[in-house]
Amino acid sequence: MDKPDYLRHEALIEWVVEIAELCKPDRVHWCDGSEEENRAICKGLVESGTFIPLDPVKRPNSYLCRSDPGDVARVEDRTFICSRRKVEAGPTNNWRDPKEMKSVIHGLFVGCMRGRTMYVIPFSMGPVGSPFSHIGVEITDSGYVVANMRIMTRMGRAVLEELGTEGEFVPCVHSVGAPLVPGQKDVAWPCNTEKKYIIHFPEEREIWSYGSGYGGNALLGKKCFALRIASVLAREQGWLAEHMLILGVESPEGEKTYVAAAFPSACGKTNFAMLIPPASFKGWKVTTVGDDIAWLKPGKDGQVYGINPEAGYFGVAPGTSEKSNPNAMATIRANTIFTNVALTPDGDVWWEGMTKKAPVGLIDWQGRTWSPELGTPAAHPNARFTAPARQCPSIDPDWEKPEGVPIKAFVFGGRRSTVYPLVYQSFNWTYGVYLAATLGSETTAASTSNVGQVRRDPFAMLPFCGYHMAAYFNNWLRFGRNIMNPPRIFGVNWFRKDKDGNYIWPGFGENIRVLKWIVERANNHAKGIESPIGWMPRYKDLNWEGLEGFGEERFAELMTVDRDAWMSEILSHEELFMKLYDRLPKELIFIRELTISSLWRAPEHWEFSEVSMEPTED
Ligand code: TSX
Ligand code: MN
Repeated sequence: MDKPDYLRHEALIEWVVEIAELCKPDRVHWCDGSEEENRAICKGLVESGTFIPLDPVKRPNSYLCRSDPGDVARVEDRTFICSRRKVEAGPTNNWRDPKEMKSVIHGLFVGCMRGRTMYVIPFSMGPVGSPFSHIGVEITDSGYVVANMRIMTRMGRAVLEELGTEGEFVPCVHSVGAPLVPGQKDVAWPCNTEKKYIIHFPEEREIWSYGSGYGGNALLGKKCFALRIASVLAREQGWLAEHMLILGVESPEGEKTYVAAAFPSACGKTNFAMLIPPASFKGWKVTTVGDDIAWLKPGKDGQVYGINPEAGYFGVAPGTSEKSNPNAMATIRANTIFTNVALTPDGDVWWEGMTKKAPVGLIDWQGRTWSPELGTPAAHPNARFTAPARQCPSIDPDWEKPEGVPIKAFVFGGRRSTVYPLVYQSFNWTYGVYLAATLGSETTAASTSNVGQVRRDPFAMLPFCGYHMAAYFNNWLRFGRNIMNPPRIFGVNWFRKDKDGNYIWPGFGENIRVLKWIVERANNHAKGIESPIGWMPRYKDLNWEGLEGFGEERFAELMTVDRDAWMSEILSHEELFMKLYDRLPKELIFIRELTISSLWRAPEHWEFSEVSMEPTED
């Protein structure tokens, strides 16, 4: 085995030899992350038909990739948490006995890389050398995975050097599960159509993935490591691994406030992370630290600090446009991998929602000529772009700061056409944990099942928590007790509808009006009123400059807290609590009771009293 001369980690070498003996690849390649290596891997992917180079002027150094039509998304029903005890995984995860799963793995991986190259990818989640960072090594037989990991993580030589002779790493093994017999011609997207397994061993901190080449199934640093395994580490070590974006809000006075926010899928999380305030909202600026994952720790000063462990965006393409997210459009101008989007005749990409009208002569995500009359989407609804974070025009200057950025507020939001107001602030940390634990979102067309039904997605972490969800709530409660000045917690809802079914709130860039109130509350200098569910802004507490035609009446409709609607909402929280009963923190039961008690206050008495916090010295 050819290995780099700067590799001095005996245990790593031993493990790679062991996996090579198991998987029997034709060759082993240690990734150094260099420009030349990337060029060679992309060239190979073009030759094998996996990558289609895009127009070098319209999309420099960018590629289109079409997956197998049966390998287009994460496979949650094939995702397993293999803790020794079933109760540790909890009722919301698929659990398998680790001993049984090890024998399944052995059966799957013997000879699974025959005819292929086995790549060894050393990667760091978080800036190399940061006290927040953790190192992983992914072994894969997919060049597509190598090219994506180089964008999504810090990858290659610097990571091996950081590992030294006995640094800790999380072993991650991935195979597309499609060995080649001598002379067999490869396909553009090899995968295993019968068997797919995404397997986590939280106690041993190991990840094994078989049969899929797509996204979170294959780029193991992201959901598998930075969320499922890291959430287990975080619980043991007293920190938080969260499915959150981090953004910075800069006021006209230059005050910078960082906010971490969690949203279930299809709520426009990346759009929010890259928000551009309308020109009328003078002097306000939003900067982007991350769009998907946040690792949060208490600092020595008792404040919360956070990093984005990723180095790129693996974003949903459909719906991304110059209107919805100009920063994302600029980010993906070059050096981007597009998966399952449509191809234009002039070598560019297109997807539903990019422009009002589709260009003529498209080739769809399955390589077929396409026209609107077909009635099928040209891009797959889960089509993605993989782009370097540093290319984002709104990237925060401190996004790679090893000590992280100070987090002052947490925001949780779902897609709720009724019940939930535009914004409200929890009375305290425990109320905030309740708000986040009961987070729910209405299903959209993209998520197939009964459109419009509320699906509970606590902390937007349901598919990503590596242990018992109720124990995870408890980790949040404990975290709050161990910080001096806990960040304020807010709920938001951009998606409330009126009686005619129209969205009440314009959303997108106008969300800065809500963000302004949030950061001013977090910094103790904005006013509001006390409602039964938390503190809320009145019309006069928000800045309306430049937003024509949004009057007090419309605002009242948006902010209504309806007693009966809230009573049934709280009833529906019971279903989740019942499921998590065996480890549910008592605090959540008490908050539920207290909220009911507040809602019982006669609505005619909901002439809310003003609450304000005195500006602090600093
Ligand atoms: O991303 C969204 N955000 C957050 C932006 C910072 N979306 C898109 C969600 C799909 C992924 C939104 N959609 C938002 C929002 O705030 N709000 C809405 C609902 C909405 C849609 C269209 C309009 C208004 C609201 N108006 C017109 O199209 C003219
Ligand atoms: Mn995500």
